[in-house]
Amino acid sequence: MALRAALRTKCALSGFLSQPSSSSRHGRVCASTVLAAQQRSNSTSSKISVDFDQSTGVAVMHMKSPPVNSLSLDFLTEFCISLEKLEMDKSCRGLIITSSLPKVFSAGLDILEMYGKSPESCGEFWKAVQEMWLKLYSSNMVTVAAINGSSPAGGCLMSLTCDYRIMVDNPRYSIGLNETQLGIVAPFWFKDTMANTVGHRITEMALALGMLYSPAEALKIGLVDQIVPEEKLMSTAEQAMAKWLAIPAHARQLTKSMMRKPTVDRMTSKREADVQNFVSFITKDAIQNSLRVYLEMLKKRKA
Ligand code: CO8
Repeated sequence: MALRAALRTKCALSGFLSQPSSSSRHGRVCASTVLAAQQRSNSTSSKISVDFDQSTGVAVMHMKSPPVNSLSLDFLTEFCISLEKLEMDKSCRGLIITSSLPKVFSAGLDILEMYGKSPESCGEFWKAVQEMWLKLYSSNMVTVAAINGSSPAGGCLMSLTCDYRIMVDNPRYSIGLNETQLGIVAPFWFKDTMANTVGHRITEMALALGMLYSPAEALKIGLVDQIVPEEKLMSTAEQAMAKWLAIPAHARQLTKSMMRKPTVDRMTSKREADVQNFVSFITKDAIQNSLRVYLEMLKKRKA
């Protein structure tokens, strides 16, 4: 409820995707300039910016929340607002998600939202995580993750909810559901999303060991669909998008729904219980201790 209220308030405040800028305000401009301007629009919030090209029907969402695009409650709220707006705009048929930060796509859930917080805060946070997944996993748009940096845990989940994943081929980057390394357990819908992508056995091993894969390894197990040099990432994402958009939309959307609905239904039917499970799990002393140790390890590694 709180997330929905926040979404409503933010929508009203931001006006969302701003209207196409009117070049004519600046004096005489040629018709093609006006047309080009009318065909593009962009919206910016503090953590997300969206460029929408109406001529192609494709929006590019840039995550820009330094230092690591961690999925905080604020981030998730802005993310969901942007998604909802694009989803409602019938001229938007495809979405490419990428990062504006060097080296990191998303560090996953913001650990500070789960550490030392009240059960109420943890509950609100978890609802926002559920909302992000639901919106993305069941989106009618074609969604492509252009993964230009590391993408652990919740960052991997976000990528997995997309229709297609392209990752920059840099062995320094990694992707995977590494929750067990933090002493926490990926919930059933994280597991289902991964198993739907790479199969049961690979998911079982990956989750149990908290595996983080290099781009080449991720390609090998099907966790990503393509790896490319950094400079080719966006052009490859656009090519993949064009291929998906060439399929009649109703047929593609019904197929997506057929493939994903059982997973979505399973999650929605257990949504409230999943929040309760998360809150009671994450607020346990032993789990809080694991998160503290992990946060210290992150800091030490930096030093
Ligand atoms: N949340 C909060 N802060 C983070 C996170 C995070 N996920 N990741 C990094 N940070 C912080 C670091 O502590 C550091 O803070 P400071 O500047 O204050 O010291 C800052 O961000 C920069 O981090 P790095 O110096 O490590 O940045 P690098 O560019 O060197 O590395 C990485 C980027 C690879 C992303 C690295 O930061 C990393 O590995 N981060 C941890 C990622 C991770 O393990 N995420 C798991 C989150 S849990 C999750 O998503 C699913 C939980 C499911 C819950 C289920 C429970 C039932």
